[in-house]
Amino acid sequence: MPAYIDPPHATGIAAQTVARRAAPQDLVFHAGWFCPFAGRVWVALEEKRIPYQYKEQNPYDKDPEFLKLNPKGLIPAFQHDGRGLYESNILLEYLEDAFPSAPALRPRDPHGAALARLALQFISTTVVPAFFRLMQAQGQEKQDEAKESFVQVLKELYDQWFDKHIERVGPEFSSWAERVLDRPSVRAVLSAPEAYHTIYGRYFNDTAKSQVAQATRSAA
Ligand SMILES: N[C@@H](CCC(=O)N[C@@H](CS)C(=O)NCC(=O)O)C(=O)O
Repeated sequence: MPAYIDPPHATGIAAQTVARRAAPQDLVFHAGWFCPFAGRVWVALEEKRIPYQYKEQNPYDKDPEFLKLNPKGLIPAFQHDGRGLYESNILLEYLEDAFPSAPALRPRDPHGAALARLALQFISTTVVPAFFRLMQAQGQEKQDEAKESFVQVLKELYDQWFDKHIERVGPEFSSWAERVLDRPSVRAVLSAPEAYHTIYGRYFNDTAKSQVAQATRSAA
């Protein structure tokens, strides 16, 4: 088994970020280098330049101390001033509310904030499940179906949100995605590409044991 899986640890540029974020802070970020849900919170922490301590958790070998912070045993989770919080979307909202002087990622006006929440809800309930279905689809027919439905979902995301509500996206989704990947906050949390191949290979051959993989499998 590759060294970055057992025990899990970041590689590439993310390993440097983890090393820079090792000192104790009031806000402890319990995360996993490979986790997309942790990733969105990690990017927000870096964008907002909030001091935090990074702690790698193995959510597949649940530490009883970690379960006190998040009884579901899922990463990401925060421990802030000793208190636990979890669920990535909630953590993102918490950062906006608990650190009002940090650069805002959520619009400050109530209507803009509500639209941001609607977009996030669409991503969580529709885009992310379609992405996992595509990763786990087995056989050509199921893969073609899952690909088509993922493309539809991305079109819906683009038409509903990016054209109307999210500025500076530009005419092409892919050029926007490239600009996102080029942001220092995003690069800071990325591990070496081969590490993801190992982890996501388990989704591609549908052997992943995570709660999200099982939920995707049983809904298929
Ligand atoms: N809805 C959760 C999902 C978090 C999640 O599924 N995390 C995965 C790692 S990417 C996990 O901890 N899996 C452990 C398990 O499935 O037992 C969130 O947005 O925070």
